[in-house]
Amino acid sequence: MILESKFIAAAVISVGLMLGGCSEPVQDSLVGSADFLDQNDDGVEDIIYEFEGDFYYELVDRNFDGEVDESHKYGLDDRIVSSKVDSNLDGYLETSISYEYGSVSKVNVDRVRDGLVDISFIYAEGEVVSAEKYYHQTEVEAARIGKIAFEFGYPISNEVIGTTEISSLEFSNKSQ
Ligand SMILES: [Ca+2]
Ligand SMILES: [Ca+2]
Ligand SMILES: [Ca+2]
Repeated sequence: MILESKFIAAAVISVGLMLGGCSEPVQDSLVGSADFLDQNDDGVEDIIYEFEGDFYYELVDRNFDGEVDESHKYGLDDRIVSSKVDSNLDGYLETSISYEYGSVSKVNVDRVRDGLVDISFIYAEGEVVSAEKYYHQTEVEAARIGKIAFEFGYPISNEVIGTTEISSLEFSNKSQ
């Protein structure tokens, strides 16, 4: 239970940090000095912009190891659409963030790195209000679903609501 809360707190904090880091309008960074794109001054770009149709992507190498840790998708009106983030810097972008009108609306996390969402945080007016978590079937236990409620961004309850017939794929699809 303690570990659960820590994980959730970490996810929420990392999302908060990430938002702080990417909320600047892109024009500022593009017209700014090149130093902004090479934040640690090692001569290697750590923020890259890629344009694709009606969108552009801001790719960020947060820890300067040459691997992208954050990918933020923007409309050409500079409004953020979605993000993929490697919160724990293990090389896998496990956190997907959706936005509505510039505020976070949903955060989906693939903790077990199987390409499926296993925890989904729902936001209202930019603040996390609830989460659903999928507990995979193990040798001794059937698959279960947990529900977490939040108040002021902190988890206030975490209940596992028993055995579920829903597969991890179904859970993931319904979380999208
Ligand atoms: Ca650099
Ligand atoms: Ca990196
Ligand atoms: Ca990761």
